[in-house]
Amino acid sequence: MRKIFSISKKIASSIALIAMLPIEAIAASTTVLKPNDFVGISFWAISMALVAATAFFFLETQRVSGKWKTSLTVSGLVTLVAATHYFYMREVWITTGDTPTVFRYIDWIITVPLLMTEFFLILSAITKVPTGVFWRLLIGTLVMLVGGYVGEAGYVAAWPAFIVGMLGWFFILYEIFVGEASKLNATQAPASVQSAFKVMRLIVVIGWAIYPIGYFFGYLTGQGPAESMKSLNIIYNLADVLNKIAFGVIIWSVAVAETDNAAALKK
Ligand SMILES: *C/C=C(C)/C=C/C=C(C)/C=C/C1=C(C)CCCC1(C)C
Repeated sequence: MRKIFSISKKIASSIALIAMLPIEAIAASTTVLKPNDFVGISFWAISMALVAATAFFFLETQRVSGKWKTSLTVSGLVTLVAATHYFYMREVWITTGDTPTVFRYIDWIITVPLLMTEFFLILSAITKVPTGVFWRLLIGTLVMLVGGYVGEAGYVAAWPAFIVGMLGWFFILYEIFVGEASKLNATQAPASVQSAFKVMRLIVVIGWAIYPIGYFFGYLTGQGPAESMKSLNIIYNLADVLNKIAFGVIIWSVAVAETDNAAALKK
């Protein structure tokens, strides 16, 4: 009786296996990256660049002096979070042919505040910075992202949501171009920090402008986001290389320069 039972179990599992074969084959044929799938390739290539950047930033914390370590760690966290998202977005893209914007926003809600913190951290490495600077940068970021999200998700009409998001971004720009953060940089920071600060805030203008431009063409020109999705994804992916990896490299270079300066002064 037991034997019969075990034989029938074997048969049942073989049938189940055979039944699953075509499913496996279908799944395999849709989850492989195609050589002409440029969106998928850009997700994959940038995932690797983000992983490499993460290893680099974490390892280089060994090389810079104490107060700069935090800045490099934060750069590494940004690329780590983004790399994880890119792996997942690539997977979703090649299995469904879609890239829901919600994944971008999950990434942004973590990485953009971290990027903003970098302005506070590099100034804190050289002088005492009031916490108001930190809070204003954080609040500006949240207003910008929540505004964009409720517009893209359809909770609020696309235009008003866009305007609220833009106001959040302008609030950040005010802080780093004319507000307290900018003044601290101009009056307290050594030359290397000042020039890094200036390049970083240019990235916040030019590199970041790519995302609201994408929102504009995706939601405010009358055509559906689906039509512009392919080019939009490639553009967003390249923008992230500038805004996450290059941004981190600028911080790394000032951290190394300031560490070497301090060491030279001691001699
Ligand atoms: C690493 C990811 C980054 C730096 C993402 C940045 C995202 C933005 C700067 C988004 C900006 C937007 C506006 C300024 C208006 C509303 C729509 C958004 C959220 C796309």
